[in-house]
Amino acid sequence: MDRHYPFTLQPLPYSYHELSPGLDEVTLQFHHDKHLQTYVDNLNKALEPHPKFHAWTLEELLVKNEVLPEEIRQPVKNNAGGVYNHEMYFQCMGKNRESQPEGALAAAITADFGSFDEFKEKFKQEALNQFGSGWAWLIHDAKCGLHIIRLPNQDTPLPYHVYPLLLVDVWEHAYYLQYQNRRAEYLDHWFELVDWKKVGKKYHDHCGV
Ligand code: MN3
Repeated sequence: MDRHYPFTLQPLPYSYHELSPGLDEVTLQFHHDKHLQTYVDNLNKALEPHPKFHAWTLEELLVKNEVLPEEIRQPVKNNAGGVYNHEMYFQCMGKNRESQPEGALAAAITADFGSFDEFKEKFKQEALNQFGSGWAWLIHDAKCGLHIIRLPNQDTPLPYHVYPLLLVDVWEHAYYLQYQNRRAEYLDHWFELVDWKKVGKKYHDHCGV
């Protein structure tokens, strides 16, 4: 992850129809090709007049955001967050869907939430309780304990020095074309698209278990 300015649109790790029927082709294509592209373009636009920051990675732009000149601080936070969040969101879904957490991650989920089903229910509630636009996240702390949080807009948990494992987009643009206002139904279908092998690998890589 040492990409830096000018940022480019990362292709999806699957084709547009492969998440159907959970996420249909039109919803996925608009989300990736239009919404994510706009965050990429606006991030580059904000950074363009500031060559001093052209070598900064997405993570640096988010974690050290307060170092940036005031006039680009908010646009960089919004748009670097938009790129970071969407790339992880698209990466966390995929071909190994309908999988379940295994190994260390499964054990941590059981330890911290009681069971996988209780985890899913809590995660869904957080996502439903996000008023307006934002994201629900599964993160781990420095001691590898798991937590579910929600954040508004395109905010990321990176400045709090926690490690994101999984996230779901509850901006209406993520689901409105297919599900209209039915956020709960979108969340139920999204759960079936999660690639738990990828999520589990991140936990394993960070926590060394
Ligand atoms: Mn989105």
